[in-house]
Amino acid sequence: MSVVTVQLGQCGNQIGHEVFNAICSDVHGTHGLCSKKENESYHDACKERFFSEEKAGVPVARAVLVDMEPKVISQTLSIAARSGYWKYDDRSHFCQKQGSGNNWANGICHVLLPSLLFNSYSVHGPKHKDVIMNLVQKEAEKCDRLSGFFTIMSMAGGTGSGLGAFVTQCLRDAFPASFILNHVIWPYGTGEVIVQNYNSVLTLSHLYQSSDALLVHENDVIHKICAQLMNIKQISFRDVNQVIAHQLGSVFQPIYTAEGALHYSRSPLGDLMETLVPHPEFKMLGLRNIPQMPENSLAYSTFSWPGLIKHLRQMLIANATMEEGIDWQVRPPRPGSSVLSKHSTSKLLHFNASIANLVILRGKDMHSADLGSFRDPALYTSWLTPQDAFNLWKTPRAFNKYEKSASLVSNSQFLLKPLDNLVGKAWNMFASKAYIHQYTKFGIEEEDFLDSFTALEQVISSYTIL
Ligand SMILES: Nc1nc2c(ncn2[C@@H]2O[C@H](COP(=O)(O)OP(=O)(O)OP(=O)(O)O)[C@@H](O)[C@H]2O)c(=O)[nH]1
Ligand SMILES: [Mg+2]
Repeated sequence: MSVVTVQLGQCGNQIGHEVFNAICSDVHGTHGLCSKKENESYHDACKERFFSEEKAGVPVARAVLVDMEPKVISQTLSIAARSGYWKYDDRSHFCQKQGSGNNWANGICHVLLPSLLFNSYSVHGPKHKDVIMNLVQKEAEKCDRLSGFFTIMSMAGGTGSGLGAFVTQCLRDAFPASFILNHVIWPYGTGEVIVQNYNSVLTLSHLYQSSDALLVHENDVIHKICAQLMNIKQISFRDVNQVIAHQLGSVFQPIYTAEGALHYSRSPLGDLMETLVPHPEFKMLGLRNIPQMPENSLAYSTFSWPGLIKHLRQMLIANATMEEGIDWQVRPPRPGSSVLSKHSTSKLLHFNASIANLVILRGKDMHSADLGSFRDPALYTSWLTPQDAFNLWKTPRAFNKYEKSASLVSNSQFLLKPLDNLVGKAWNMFASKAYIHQYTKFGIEEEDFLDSFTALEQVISSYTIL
């Protein structure tokens, strides 16, 4: 089955481009250290997922590019075409002359129909909506079997976040049977956009209604990985995006979802939702991947599956984002301990409880890996058994030059603290009515803000009592 990627705003377009690059260089750059037959079926499955027909021998990404200003899109199109390995469809993009000025309300107003999402008046009328949805429809029609949509956006800007929330709602209406996974970039804590917390609160609360799941990457976390693991001195968005793309590729490249399966997973998004989202109140997904290091160090490094799995598990329970500096003291609560005693010591307080976890292993001898430690009931909420809450997917095909690579996608409390901080900061600004007029002038009322706060408070409280 195929996935249509929708890239929104500067951030979404720049990351989307790196994702297709990573996928392509994984497929073309290495033979994957596996049998020729294995490699061929991996190649075919990847192609069906992410690329449509070839034009002049070059695969064309199943993607729609949307921004309100032309610069990033035209750069993205031309860099991809110059790679010679893959390209975008020249007609599959939409842009206007001017960005949304980091204003969510402006982003959404570019296409908003009266009373479609809010009772707002559109400055630009519905015509943009039809054009964007026509592009999406065309991409969807190119798929023999459509698994769903993967949207990529930042939540702090204007276009990606405001328009992205709106487009997600339109996708939900137009394709009720398809899956929608939103990839969302969490802004730097010391962000460059003054109203980023407002934009983020509005984005998250709206996506929570229409998306099947939100896969979140925090810019601060990836920045740290670039500095400490990749040894990059002057870190650019490109470096950050390459790390993100590597992590996403490690999840979305073809994989066997069952022991002894004869073919690669047919429904990439469906399998992910079934595994990780057992309840619609819990849709926040985080992603960790090990090992990560500069390419020139790879040749000198060896890894064992027990070592990788031990680290990955501790990263999960201590909510660490890198192997470096994991707190090994954090332990899951002992069976039978009450909620009160669970939280009675400070170390347990930091324990990150999960709804569901998915481990993905790629590479040599992955059959020998023992994942028993992830099946410990103490890691999970009491209303699911580890049998339901934990899944393991694997393939002997190595990923992106890493002989062994382990990823963890987890639906857990990992985002509680950042979310609580973000909502708190936005609320403080809202209480003093700062910048609210920038939103009301585009028809987003105080009432809409209050609804968004309430929705996110609910998410926080659900995850807190896991
Ligand atoms: N990781 C990553 N973050 C980015 C990138 N570009 C922008 N951001 C982040 O995205 C947020 C700003 O959103 P943009 O995507 O630039 O905004 P936009 O969607 O184009 O919206 P407008 O320009 O306001 O129309 C900030 O939090 C930036 O840190 C990128 O290439 N990679
Ligand atoms: Mg922009």
